[in-house]
Amino acid sequence: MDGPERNAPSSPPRDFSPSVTSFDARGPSPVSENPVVAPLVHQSGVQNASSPRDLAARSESARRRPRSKGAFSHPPPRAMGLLTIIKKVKAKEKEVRILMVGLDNAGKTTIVKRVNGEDIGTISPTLGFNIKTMDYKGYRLNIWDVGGQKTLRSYWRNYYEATDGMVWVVDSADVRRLRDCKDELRKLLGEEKLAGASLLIFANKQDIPGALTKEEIAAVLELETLGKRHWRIESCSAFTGEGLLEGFDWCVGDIGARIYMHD
Ligand code: G3D
Repeated sequence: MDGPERNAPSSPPRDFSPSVTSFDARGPSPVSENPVVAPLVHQSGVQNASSPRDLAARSESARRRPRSKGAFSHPPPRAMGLLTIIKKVKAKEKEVRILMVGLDNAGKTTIVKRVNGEDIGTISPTLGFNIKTMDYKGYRLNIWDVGGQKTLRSYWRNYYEATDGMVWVVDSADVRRLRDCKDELRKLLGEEKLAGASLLIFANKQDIPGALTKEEIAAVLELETLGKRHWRIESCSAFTGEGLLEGFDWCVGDIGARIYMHD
């Protein structure tokens, strides 16, 4: 697909500080089995947060402590829940985990490369997943770009854990597969682990004549029925760069407001 925009400069849009770390870990192996992935998961703080041994020791010492008379006359100080602990650890690191998903050929890898300032002239299909880490407006984004081929979709669930935001990329010129696109999106939104994640939909490839508008895509995907989910649809082109920052701005802002503002 060689259009004139193909030669558009691939410098990163403003506000992105390119690739602090970049992993290319191809092959559909589950997250927990991949040694390259493990440090990133630890960085997000989730695995350090629960420390079951600490919690057990604390509850044991509380059990042994003699209770003074009237110990129950005042409510005990509110225990710090796991969610609060996770939020605090995340707040320190300001890490945000974003999952790029969508059908194959939608433009996921091109979008990630484009915002990271990489050459978009050489894109090969994502057979497993790529992780890019970049700094954006005070946040460290860990972007997981997962292969969208039919045979790989069953592996998506290996990447849901601790996801803060999903970016669902649609090829706006691929009208034939919109139904498939809608079905896969619905399946994804039914996943419990993704229940709280913000959803950004990129109506990509707007540079192609005849591409559907974001309103038309929103109607096909029935986005109005999403209820409480935080979502937004943005028209964009990975070739021209149009719409990409607006989309990421919303996504990171929405995640930040949910995770970091309510401590
Ligand atoms: P994927 O990661 O979702 O599978 P890719 O998709 O990023 O690999 O992109 C698939 C094809 O779409 C690539 O073309 C890529 O250049 C093209 N593409 C991605 N974004 C755009 C866009 O905004 N406009 C246009 N016109 N094309 C886009 P090839 O030819 O390499 O298969």
